[in-house]
Amino acid sequence: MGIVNVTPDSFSDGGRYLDPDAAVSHGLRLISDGAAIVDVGGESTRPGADRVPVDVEQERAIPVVAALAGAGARVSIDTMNAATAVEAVAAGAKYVNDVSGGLADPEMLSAVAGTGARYILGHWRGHSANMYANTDYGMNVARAVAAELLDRVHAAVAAGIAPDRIIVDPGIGFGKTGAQNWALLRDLSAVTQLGYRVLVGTSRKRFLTDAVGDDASQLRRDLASAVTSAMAADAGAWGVRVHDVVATRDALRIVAAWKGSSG
Ligand code: PMM
Repeated sequence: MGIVNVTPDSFSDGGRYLDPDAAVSHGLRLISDGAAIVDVGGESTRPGADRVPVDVEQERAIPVVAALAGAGARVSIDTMNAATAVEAVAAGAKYVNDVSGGLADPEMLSAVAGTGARYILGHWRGHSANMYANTDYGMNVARAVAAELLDRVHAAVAAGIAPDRIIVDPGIGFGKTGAQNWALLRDLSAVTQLGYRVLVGTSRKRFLTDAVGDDASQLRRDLASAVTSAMAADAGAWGVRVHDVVATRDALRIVAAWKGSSG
C-alpha cells in the first residue's frame, strides 16, 4: 500500500502533495512502482497534529480519490470521519482505512457497513494531540493490542461489517512508545493469530529514525522502513503501508527469494 498524504503537515511528506494534480501523479507513480493499493488521506495523524474540519479533509482527498479510482487504481481512504468514508467510497474507494478503529466517529462502523467497502481497523487509544497519555499495556503489549483490536472487530461485525471485509492494523506509533512498537512487531503473531488480514505501517516513523540515527537521510529512513515492512510481511502481515514503494518491493522480493531458495 503506497501512501498519498494530501496534507500540509504529515510528518514526513507534509505539503508535497497538497496540490491535487501532484497528489494524483504521485499515486499513479506508486502504482507503477508496484503498489497494489494507494491510501489517500486529507488529515494528518502525526503526533501532536490538530484535527482538520471534515469539509477541508474532503476538499483535499475526494478529488484525488476520484481521479485515482477513475484511472483504475485500487484506492483506500485514510480517514476517521464517517462522512468522508462514505464520500470516498462513492468516488471509487474500495477500502476505508480508519486508524481509530471506529472510536473517533461513532457513525463510522455503520457507515462502512452500508458501503460494502473493506474496512482497515487500526489499534488506537486517542487522538494525536494526546496519544501518549495512555501507554500502559500491562505485561505484554502485543497481547493487549490484540485483545483491544478484537473488541473493535466485534463492534464492527455487530454494526454489520462482514468479517471477511475486515483488516486489522496494530497501529504502530499510535499511543505506543518506541520500545512498545518494537515489542509489538516482535510479537506480531499475537495479532496475526486473530485470524484477520493484518496491515502494518512503520514507514518513516519516529522509532525507526531513533534506531538509525537522528541525522539519517530520507533514503536511510526508507531503507529502514523497507526492512521492517519485509519483516512484518514475513511474520504474516497481509499488507504494509509505505511511502517508498520501490525499496519495499525490493525488500519483499528479497525475502521471497530467500524463502524460495531455502525450500
Ligand atoms: N499510520 C499513519 C497514517 N495512517 N494507517 C494505517 N492503517 N496504519 C498506520 O500505521 C498509519 C495509517 C501515520 O503515518 P503518515 O502520517 O506518514 O501517513
